[in-house]
Formats: sequence, C-alpha cells, structure tokens
Amino acid sequence: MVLTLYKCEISAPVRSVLMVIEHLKLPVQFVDVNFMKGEQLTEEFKKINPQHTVPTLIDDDFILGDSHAISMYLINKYAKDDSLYPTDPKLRAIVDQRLHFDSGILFPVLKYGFSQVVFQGGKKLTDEAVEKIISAYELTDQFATKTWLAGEQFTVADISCVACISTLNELIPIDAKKYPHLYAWFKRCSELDIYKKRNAPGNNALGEVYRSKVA
Ligand SMILES: N[C@@H](CCC(=O)N[C@@H](CS)C(=O)NCC(=O)O)C(=O)O
Repeated sequence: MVLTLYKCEISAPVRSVLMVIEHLKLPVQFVDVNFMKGEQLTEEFKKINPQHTVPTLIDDDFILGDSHAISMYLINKYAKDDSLYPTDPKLRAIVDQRLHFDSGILFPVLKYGFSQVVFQGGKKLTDEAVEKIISAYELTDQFATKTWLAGEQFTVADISCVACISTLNELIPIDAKKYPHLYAWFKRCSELDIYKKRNAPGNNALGEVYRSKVA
C-alpha cells in the first residue's frame, strides 16, 4: 500500500485524520495543500477531489475526501481491532451519532466563526457566531458525561470531535464552570500523546492566525 494524505495542519478535519494515522501507526506520505493561500483550487487538485477540500486521501488508486470517511476507511482497512470503531451495533451507533454531530454541527459552527474573522475581515465574532458556539458547547457537554464521548471506550468519535472542539476553544475558551463535562473530557483528550503530537501544533497555529485578525 502507498498512502498519501493531502493536508494542511491548521485544518481541524486534517488534524483528526492525522491523529487516527498516529494511533494506527500507519506509514503515510504527506502533501501540503495550504487552503489559507487557495492552493486547493488548482485544476490538478480539483481533479483529485472535486470538492477541493483537505484532508484528501489516496490509497494506491483509491481516492477519498472527508475526514470522517477517511478515518472510517483507515480504521476499517488497517486497524488491528475494533476499539476505535466498535462493531457492536449500539456502541457503533453512538459513535456514528457523534461523528455526524461533528460533521453537521461542530465543523459548520467552527467554519462560520473562523471565516467571519479570518476570511471576511470581521474584527470579532458576531453575536450569531457566539450563540452557535455556545450552543455547540452546551450540546457537547451533554454528550460528554462519561469518560469518553461515546461511553467508557476511547473511539474515533473523541478524535474527530476534539479536533473541532479544541479549535472552537481557540475562538471562545471553554468555561469549566458552565460546561464541566465538556471541560473534563477536553482535558483528558489534550493529555493524550496523539493529541499533543498531531493536534496541538496545528491548533496553536490556527489560534495565532485567528488572534492576529481579532481587533
Ligand atoms: N467535512 C469535511 C470538511 C473539509 C473542509 O471543508 N476542509 C477545509 C479546511 S478546514 C478546506 O479544505 N477548505 C477549502 C475549500 O473548501 O476550498 C471533512 O471533514 O473533511
């Protein structure tokens, strides 16, 4: 197998896949596509992924976009056991629900707030963006009442969601008193080696870009 990942580490979806790759200890070659500079809009990259998003994976002749699809694929194909993505129907259903929550709520909320300030020249988050982030925190707090986001087992739901939550935390720091479960879960995730190695650097870089644009 030859695995290639098109990536830009400031991106939360990219960082989630990088953490999965690290967890599975997969040999992957990386190609940087800096979407902050519009590098994803070349004809060459659009031929690979018409949605022109990172992350994008190539496994020999197989091409796949979307961090969640990529993580599932890597786990289904290369993981030695089912711990990251349990096969028990109910456990898996909870993991899937959290992944859809990440895809349908956390990432759009993050994109909305970040884009306003960084790409659209807003000097701060609008009230609407703040409301959306607070609502995302309230919901995640209710999902985080156990040790990990899908129960007592660490899964890909933790990896995907913490990539977005850590990024939202750069926009509005999580209030430990208002969201105690979310805060405790986030702290647990941030102590993991895969987080320190594969999420923290890109997330810190994103925080710096964001703060440099806030008036
Ligand atoms: N749902 C997708 C979102 C991917 C995405 O939108 N990536 C952004 C960077 S965070 C991107 O590549 N944007 C460039 C573009 O849309 O042209 C995933 O999970 O991979």
